[in-house]
Parts: sequence; structure tokens; C-alpha cells
Amino acid sequence: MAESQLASLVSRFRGCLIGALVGDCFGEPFQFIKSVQLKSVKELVHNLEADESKGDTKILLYTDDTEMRLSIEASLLKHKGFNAEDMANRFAKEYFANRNKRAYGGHVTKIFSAWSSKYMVDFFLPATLQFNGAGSYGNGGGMRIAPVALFMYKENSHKLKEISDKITRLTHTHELAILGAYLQALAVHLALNTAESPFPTDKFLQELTESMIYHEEETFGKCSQNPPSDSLKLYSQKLNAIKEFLARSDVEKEELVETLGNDVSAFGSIPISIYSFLRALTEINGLEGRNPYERTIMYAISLGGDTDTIAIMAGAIAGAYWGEEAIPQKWQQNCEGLSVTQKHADDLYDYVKTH
Ligand code: F2R
Ligand code: MG
Repeated sequence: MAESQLASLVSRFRGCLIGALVGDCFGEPFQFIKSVQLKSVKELVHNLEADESKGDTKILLYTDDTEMRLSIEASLLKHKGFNAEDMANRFAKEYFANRNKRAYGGHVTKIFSAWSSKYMVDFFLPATLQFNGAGSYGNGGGMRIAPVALFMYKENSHKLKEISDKITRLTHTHELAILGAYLQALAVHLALNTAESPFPTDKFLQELTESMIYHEEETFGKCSQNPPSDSLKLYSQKLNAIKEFLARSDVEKEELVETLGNDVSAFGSIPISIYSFLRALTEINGLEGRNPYERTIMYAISLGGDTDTIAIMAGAIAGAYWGEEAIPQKWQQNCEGLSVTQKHADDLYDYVKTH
């Protein structure tokens, strides 16, 4: 596909979820490796592309990020909306079926155990008890939220936030996890709805920033927990930093990671995912010949840290804009969970078309 040609809507639905899947599967081998080099990412991709042509494919496995994303899709489609009990049961069922296979976050699994009690009535309660009542600020809300942007394709950002918040609150009640998941949902929603080429970076960043300023004021203005002052504008400040980084040609990985983060917190991973998508709109040294979707994934992983989650979030945004055709067939076919992901994307597209 030529980079100036816009993908169809069905291709963008597929691109979003497959783009996310590929990010998770390709990012997983690099998760928490001390220093990830672009050279190693290129090696993985080259080996995988070469392997497949010999018919000797090694399938890359998905992680908790995709397992939870698939549950959200199945639940939204079954109930034509959010159903707390069904979604919680799906999260827990998948976790217990594949326990220890998907590398869940260190604390979230306690919630799955609580939901499994026969006395469970309030599925939102266990998350509120995490971290002595502070709630988790992990990126587990943001990593799985992309399908919500598809499901809410025709709706405005307030409706998008309502459902994003409910899904996030099932496991993450810290305000920074909730705001972060919404920021990721909004980024995917805007990319999906962008019908301009070249991609309007300034307008995209401005819409994200305005929405975050509004919700940061709304959230922390009425927050009784008295959060530290550096939390109050964390996302809008990081979005401003992204704009400044994009205007420069001399940005080193260390400075980026220092400012935006690359860890398991929502605030330490969602901004750098958005930056990866935007940075990959233009050429990146060492990634010549790769299209913008490919650049997004390879660059996001090269930033290190929580690579599967940063790449799944960057991949969802990139796929929602560039569409399925931008994701090489060889990449797609090397990922566990491709056919169920394709089916969910098509079912969400059919749902949106008829509702
Ligand atoms: N983390 C991994 N994989 C490593 C597996 C670790 C292993 N199970 C172990 O126990 O060592 N990947 C996955 O985790 C991230 C998503 O995590 P999620 O769903 O947000 O989980 P959790 O447990 O709620 O939070 C993750 C960590 O964040 C820190 N944290 C969160 N809130 C905190 C708070 N209020 N105070 C202090 N720390 C807080 C904790 O270290 C949590 O363990 C994704 O990367 C996914 O791929
Ligand atoms: Mg991760």
C-alpha cells in the first residue's frame, strides 16, 4: 500500500487488532532485557522472515496483554456492551486455564482469585483493595483497551471514556491507570477516525492534550486522596514533551526513556507508545526500507523496558491508521492467535456497521 493511500475502515479494524497482536508477540522476547538494541530487533525480524520462506516457522506466543484483549472483545460482542460479571469471569477463566504461561503483572492475579469466590457479588471491589487501597497504576488497563475504540467507533470521546473507565476499574482503580487507559483508547479512536494523509500529527497531539487537561482537572479537582502534585498534569505534560521531541533530530533513547518512561506503569509506557507511532511516521536510521507500521513496532521494541506492552499499544494505534495491508503477511502468520484476532476484528466491524 502506498503510504499516502488511506486504508478502508474494515482494513483499519483488522489493522488495529492484528497490529496490536504483532506488537505483543514481537515484543515479548525482549521483555525486560537490560539493554535492547535495534540491531537485535532487526535480527529477530530477519530470522523470522527468512524462516518462514523456508517453511520452518517458529510461532511467537502472545502474553497477558492479548489474552485480556481477546476477553474484552468476546465480552463486548456477546453483551453488545459492557457486562462486569461476564468480563471478569472471562479474564479469570483465561488466567486459570493458562496459569504461568502469559506472564501477568505481579499483583493483578490476586483479583482473579477473589473473583473466583462463590461469594463474589461486587466485581469492582477486589481492585479497590490493591496496594493498600491505592489501586494499581500498572499498564494492564491500557495494554488491552484497543478494541473499545473499535466498539465505540461511532461514539464521542465522553462515551469512549465511560466504557474505558469501567473496563479499567475492574482491575485498576488508581486514577493514573484509568486516565492512561483512556489516553490509549482515545489515541486509537483518533487514529481510526483520521481520514487525512499525511497523518496530522499536531492536530492529533492537540486533541489528546486538550482531552487529558480536561480530565486531569476533572479527576484531581475532586480527588480526596490528595495525590502528589507531579501527578496532576502528568499525561498532558508528557504529551507536550512528545511534541518537543518530535521537533528535534538529536533525541537519544536515554533522554526519551528518562522523560517518558518505558516501564510497567501506565504513565511510564502509554506516552512512549504514542511517541513511537508518531516518530515512525518519518524515516528512522537503521530502518530504511520498512513501512511506517513496521517502523513503529521495531522502534517501539528497541526502546526497551516493557517491550511487549509498549509495542502492543503502539501497534494498535499504527494499525488503526495504516490498516491491515501495512502489516507484512510473514509477520502476521508468525503470531499465535491470528485467526481469532481476525474474527474479532470482523465481528466488531459488523457490529459497528449495524448499530
Ligand atoms: N509484568 C509483566 N510480566 C512479568 C511477570 C512478573 C511476574 N508475574 C512476577 O510476579 O514477577 N507483564 C505484564 O505486567 C504488565 C501489566 O501489569 P498489570 O496488569 O497492570 O499488573 P499489576 O500487578 O496491577 O501492576 C504491575 C506492577 O506495577 C507496580 N504497581 C502498580 N500499582 C502500584 C502501586 N499503586 N504502588 C506500587 N507499585 C505499583 C507493581 O510492581 C505491580 O506488580 C504488563 O507489562 C504485562 O505485560
Ligand atoms: Mg508487558
